[in-house]
Amino acid sequence: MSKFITAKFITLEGIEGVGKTSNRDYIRELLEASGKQCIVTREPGGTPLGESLRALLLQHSDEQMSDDAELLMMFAARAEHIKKVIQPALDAGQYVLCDRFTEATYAYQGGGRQLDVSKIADLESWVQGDLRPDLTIILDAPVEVGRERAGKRSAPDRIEKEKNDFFDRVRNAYLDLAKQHPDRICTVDASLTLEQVQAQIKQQLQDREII
Ligand code: Z5A
Repeated sequence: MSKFITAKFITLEGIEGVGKTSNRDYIRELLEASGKQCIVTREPGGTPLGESLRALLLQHSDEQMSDDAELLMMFAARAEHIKKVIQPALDAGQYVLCDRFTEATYAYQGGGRQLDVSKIADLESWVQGDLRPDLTIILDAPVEVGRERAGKRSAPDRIEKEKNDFFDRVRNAYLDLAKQHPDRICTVDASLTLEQVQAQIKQQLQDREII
């Protein structure tokens, strides 16, 4: 019974190129080495419907998507993801490690698009009920650093083609969230080497007695 109570929901956040994908497997390995069963998933995505919505959200199109449609599609994908993947895994005692979640909505649609944050809070309550990540790790680095790393890897998608001031607002929104919720959101300096970033992540997991 106790394992059902202790399964934790951990999310990774940050602007593009800061190393979320690079650090996902590292965290999974730490969790598994400490005896936890863990699933790894992502947003938008994580279910067949969510992945279809992800493709629509990220693909370039001649028709400009409205900011409200973008927000609602993020939460439509999230509703499906919580119902079909996240909550069942937590109920079965599995840790859930998710590449982005609602903090990304506050950062991108709230900070970047400058949508009314109360709309996001209303959707968060409706779609998630009381579900919040137990720990959110924000990988923080200057926009230029993240963009340079991401640029070496692939061509920009619909959201990545926004200008630097958009991503400055996204980064600042993430940093504000960490200030507002220090109990469940931490930042690590992602401008350092991968080894140094991983050492900070490990320390955070140890400090919070997750591993
Ligand atoms: N979005 C949204 O708007 N609202 C929402 O609610 C949600 C999402 C959930 C998809 O996200 C988009 O959806 C995203 C936000 C939006 N758009 N943007 N921008 P995504 O997570 O799939 O896409 P992404 O953020 O663009 O991920 P990314 O570019 O793949 O970045 P990453 O995973 O953080 O980085 P990485 O792939 O691990 O690393 C990038 C490169 O840097 C790679 O070559 C690494 O080897 C290298 N790297 C990583 N760490 C280091 C260090 N420490 N030193 C040197 N080099 C490094």
